[in-house]
Amino acid sequence: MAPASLYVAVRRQKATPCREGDTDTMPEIQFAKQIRFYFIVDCEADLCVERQVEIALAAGATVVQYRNKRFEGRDFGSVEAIRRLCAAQQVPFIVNDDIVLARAVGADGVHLGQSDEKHAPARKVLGQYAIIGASVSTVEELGETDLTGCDYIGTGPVFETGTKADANPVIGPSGLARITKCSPVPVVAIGGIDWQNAHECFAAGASGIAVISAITRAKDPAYAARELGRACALAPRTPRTPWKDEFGLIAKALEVGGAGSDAPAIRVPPGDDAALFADIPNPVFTTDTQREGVHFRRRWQSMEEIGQRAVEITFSDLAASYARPVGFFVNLCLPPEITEQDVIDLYRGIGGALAAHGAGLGGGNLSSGPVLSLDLFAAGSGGGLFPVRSAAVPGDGLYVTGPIGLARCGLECLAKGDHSHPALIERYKLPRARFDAARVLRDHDVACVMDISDGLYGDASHIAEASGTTVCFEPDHFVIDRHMAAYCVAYGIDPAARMISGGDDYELLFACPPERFEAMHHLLSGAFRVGSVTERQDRPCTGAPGGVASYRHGNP
Ligand code: 3NM
Repeated sequence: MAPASLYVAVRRQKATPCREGDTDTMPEIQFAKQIRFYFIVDCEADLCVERQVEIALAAGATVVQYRNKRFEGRDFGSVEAIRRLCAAQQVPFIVNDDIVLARAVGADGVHLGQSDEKHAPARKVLGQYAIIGASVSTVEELGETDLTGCDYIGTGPVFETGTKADANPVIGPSGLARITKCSPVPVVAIGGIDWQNAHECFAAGASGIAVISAITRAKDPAYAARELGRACALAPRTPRTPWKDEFGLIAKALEVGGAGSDAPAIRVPPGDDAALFADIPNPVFTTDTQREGVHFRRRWQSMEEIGQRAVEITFSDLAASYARPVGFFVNLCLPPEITEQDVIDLYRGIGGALAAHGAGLGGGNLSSGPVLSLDLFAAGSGGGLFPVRSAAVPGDGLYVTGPIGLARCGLECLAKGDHSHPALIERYKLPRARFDAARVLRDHDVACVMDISDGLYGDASHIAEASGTTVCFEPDHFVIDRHMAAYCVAYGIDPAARMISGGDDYELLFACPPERFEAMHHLLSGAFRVGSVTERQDRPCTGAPGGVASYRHGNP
């Protein structure tokens, strides 16, 4: 795996102390937008913290921080409640100072002051997607602070504040401007900011403003929050109601998922205790799990996209088994912040993908749980040949049906907020099960096939282990997709290494004699050779650039 994340690696290069007046600026990144309106709770105010957060979120706050200098165990419930409110709006939730509390509550990140723990251990505890912020109030301090692994800095106090007893001297908009000019990461202005002076912070180059008392101590907090939202050019949000009516919702969800439609293989659609299927010749079954935080993130994908992708990657196993998709089942585990509309949208995505493949929804179930998770089952009808991983023999070539490595680049783009490579993002969000390519392979009696979900290295290892052979990669034969090439140039990545280690592409990987590949190559546009199968050596795979290893889903 790349060190922490590529984004971090790129930032690390830039996070060197700089001179005052240095006008070198960071590339425009989406992350800056996420910290535009940064609300920090006020545990000393009369207004309860949950209500404060509801008000701030309704006004468009883009990030919320829990800050409590007198935290006690009994406050944990309210921290959890705030995390849920934020999760419902997909707004990152940050904990101030306390890495352990951040981890315990499942926060999206932590903000650390100069005297708090360092950023690198925080990232180790909270993971590579954690948002990590640091307080820096002068250019000198900026030069002395190791910002490795740090996503943004909070800088202030820009104006007089009564909220922080031990605040540094006021730096004013000009002090802020000096820091924004040479900060290698986006800057959030803090201290005495309200809706009337917020524009001065943006004019000084801040990516965002952080506020406490301007909302929590305002005469009319909702009004003040709305004005702050407006000063940040953000639209208010409508509250979201969590899902509740299990049976009503299942009925609605099955309907949009296409359960009532006339998929040929389903005789009696779901609605009773079970669905009745017509006879399935050579029945083939497969199952998969998709879990938020491991396989996808709602911050990056719409519910519809998550549903569509779930079908494609489950069906990809059928494609790799030469089976035609027939039925699909999904059990959902829903955290409380998921709304009924979310569930409907998810099923709409499922229904669209099923319709595209001529398959039907056989049933589904809902239950509550801590994280969004989808248990997926698919039924298919196999052809005469059932390809297996163990069928590779020495002398075979190893081939893929299309470009690989793209999905992982797309995943990194999403993690970094880099939207300049839409084709790669699309590839991660919406892989396609390669039934078209599978038909060609089946018609040419290719007996060793699997889909590439774990990445070429991991999946080629499965073939080598199952067949008692060794796979030797041949990077010279790799066809590098042009979108991926552009990405690799931008981020200084070796494309061959990326193609070997990146997963989630759901192309098919197959082994067959080279003459067989030549005979069908014209029917498989985009297919190319990635290696050869040899007698077993001491390792399952050879020829990979040093340090290249298998892929971990959802982790760039
Ligand atoms: N940090 P208000 S100023 C928490 O300068 C905090 O680093 C500051 O509260 C810093 O919006 C501050 O009420 C208090 O002024 C911000």
